[in-house]
Amino acid sequence: MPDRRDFLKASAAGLLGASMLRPIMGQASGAPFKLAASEGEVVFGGEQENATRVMYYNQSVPGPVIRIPQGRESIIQFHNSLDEPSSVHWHGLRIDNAMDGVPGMTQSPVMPGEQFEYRLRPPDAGTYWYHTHMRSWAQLALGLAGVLIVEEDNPPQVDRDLVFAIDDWRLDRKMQFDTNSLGSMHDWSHGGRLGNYITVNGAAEPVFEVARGERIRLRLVNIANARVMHMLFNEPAISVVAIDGQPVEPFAPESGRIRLAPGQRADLIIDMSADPGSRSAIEVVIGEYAYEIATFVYGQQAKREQLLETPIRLPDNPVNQTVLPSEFRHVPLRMEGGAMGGMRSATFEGREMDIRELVRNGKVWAFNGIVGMPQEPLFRVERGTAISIDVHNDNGWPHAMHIHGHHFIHDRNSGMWRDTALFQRGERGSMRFIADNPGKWLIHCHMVEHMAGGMVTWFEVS
Ligand SMILES: [Cu+2]
Repeated sequence: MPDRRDFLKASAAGLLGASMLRPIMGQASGAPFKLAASEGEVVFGGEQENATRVMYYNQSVPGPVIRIPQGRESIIQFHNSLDEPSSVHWHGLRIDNAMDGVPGMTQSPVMPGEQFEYRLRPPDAGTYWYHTHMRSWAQLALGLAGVLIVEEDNPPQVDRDLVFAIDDWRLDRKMQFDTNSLGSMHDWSHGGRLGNYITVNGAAEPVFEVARGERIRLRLVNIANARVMHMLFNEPAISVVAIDGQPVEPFAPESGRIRLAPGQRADLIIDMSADPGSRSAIEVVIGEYAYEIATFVYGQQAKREQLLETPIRLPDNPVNQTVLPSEFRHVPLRMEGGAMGGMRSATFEGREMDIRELVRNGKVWAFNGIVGMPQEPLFRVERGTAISIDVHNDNGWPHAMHIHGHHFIHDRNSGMWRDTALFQRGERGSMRFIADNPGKWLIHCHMVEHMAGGMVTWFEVS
């Protein structure tokens, strides 16, 4: 990679330069939270006549930021006002299987006009998100996602708690959602649906006013269908304090770079250190360009002259205190298919098909030679079994592997608990965890076009 200074500057909004900061809603704790999915229009930037047709939660893109307490039950009443079935998945939460939101496996699809009550009792605090798990290659692309925060009992002292939900849209010159390319087998067999318009909290290049000396907790969430966000921060006093919701030993990101695959999160502590009146951009690197996706603008008043120096270490969660044993049940997982992948045939719905027939069925990816959800699970174990999924990414593309209902260690010595891990092409690595949450759980690629194209399987904990 070239030095950060070598990137050419470009505008993320590209089509329209105007920026607009959309407020994101909070929630008073205690009362049931109502979440409704519907279709409507939003303005990302510019004129009302350029409003974009989307699917959204509570008429907002992204959906409202939902804040719930750790270890206590919260009720979320989901109402489907779309004219197609949907469901809500709570990404990264280790909750009851019946609340996991996977249609056809943990619940029936929520039909148009119907409701479903999600009862969440998350054991771990941190930054998570929620999104549709029904035709997500279309519904997620159209906007059905939002951020979910599980509050610590004793949150660290910061001046501000900010959320960046980062999304990637494919829009035409009139800012209209490119519907024709939904389901494109070219996208599905390559890197997934990549957009041309990046938003932060549903806005193009939003501006955040900050003050020198201010301490900000910034929660980054990649809610894009398929784009791996290579982010650049131009603030020197940054530490990463959590990954995928789970506290880590604070560390400074190398050269201000943070990489988030689809579904991944990072919590940062930033001590704003530039002079009053200055600005610093947050960029996403695509190829040789660095696109500004948001900007910190320093006000004239400093919050404090001396930066806070005491580092913040988030309180541990139950999951990141898990000690893995030295013996595992090993489960091989070979990922194959895709463009230039050399997969000639695979089994789909119990029958061996050559690649042409698979493509005619909208399938291009396989796990262990099997396309899509198999009848039998990848493995079935008793609760408490230590599992090592030994991944071989045997194709030409990176994949963001997500395990439902559990967190795992990617790379045996990383010490970081994740729910979504990026496997580079050719990579061999493991996802190690204790299968301790009873039920049927998905394992899939979170580039959702890859999931739809066959990269999905499941396991059962009894
Ligand atoms: Cu993938």
